[in-house]
Amino acid sequence: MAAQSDEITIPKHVAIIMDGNGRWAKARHLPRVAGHKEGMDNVKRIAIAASHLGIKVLTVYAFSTENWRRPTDEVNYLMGLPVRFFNHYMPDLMAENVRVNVMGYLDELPAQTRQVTLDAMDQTKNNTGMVLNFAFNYGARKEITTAVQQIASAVAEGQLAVDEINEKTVADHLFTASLGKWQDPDLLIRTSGEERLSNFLLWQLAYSEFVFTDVHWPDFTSRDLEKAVQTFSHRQRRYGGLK
Ligand code: V07
Repeated sequence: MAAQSDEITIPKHVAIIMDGNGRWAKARHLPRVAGHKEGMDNVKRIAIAASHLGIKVLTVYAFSTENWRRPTDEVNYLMGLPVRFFNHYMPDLMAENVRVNVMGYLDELPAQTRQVTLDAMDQTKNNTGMVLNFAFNYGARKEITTAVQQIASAVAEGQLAVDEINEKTVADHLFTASLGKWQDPDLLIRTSGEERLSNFLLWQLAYSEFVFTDVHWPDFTSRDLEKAVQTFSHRQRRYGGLK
């Protein structure tokens, strides 16, 4: 039998549900926000590792539309993280040629938080490397509902016929439309043991591979990312063999 090739298939678009910051902190008798701070630092480490692996889009779920229900102090702390993130890491992102994108309902954010995300997108818009895509104040059902409203308006105004609506029409009205050929994640990773989607990218994950790990997000390393990519690659190869 021929030796198995050790080539691995790198997923073009990887999405991550970064769960377990609170549990990481609790295990160390630290406040929850200490976990969020460590989690924020890890976004940068994993983004650089993903870029080096040749991943084209890394989408990270930073804040969901449901997270507003958390205690006010925690929400306020979370709203400060984008400011800290870009203050600390913009030079590294520029050096790495990373383009920042933020998708979500940005008009509901505190003005300063919204402004730094817009500034980061603007400052990195000519970068040609990996897209670091933050899902921020994002919810998939709301995203799909908004798309339906926009499409219905186009029909009502006579710009679109009902029988012209197809899957591409829907995809074109989602936040991920701007990602072009890499709209749909090839691989979804969720850390910290839960195995649910939690209203993340419901449409875009229709054909993605899911990899779950018990590691809490602040402890998730570039080695864990490589392991997830390897799992993805092995599944791809098996699937490929059946075709
Ligand atoms: C947040 C750290 C990562 C784990 C998940 C919860 C806590 C980075 C950002 C961020 C968001 C937008 C942006 C730049 C950075 C962030 C929140 C929480 C709300 F443009 N990490 N991080 N935002 N955590």
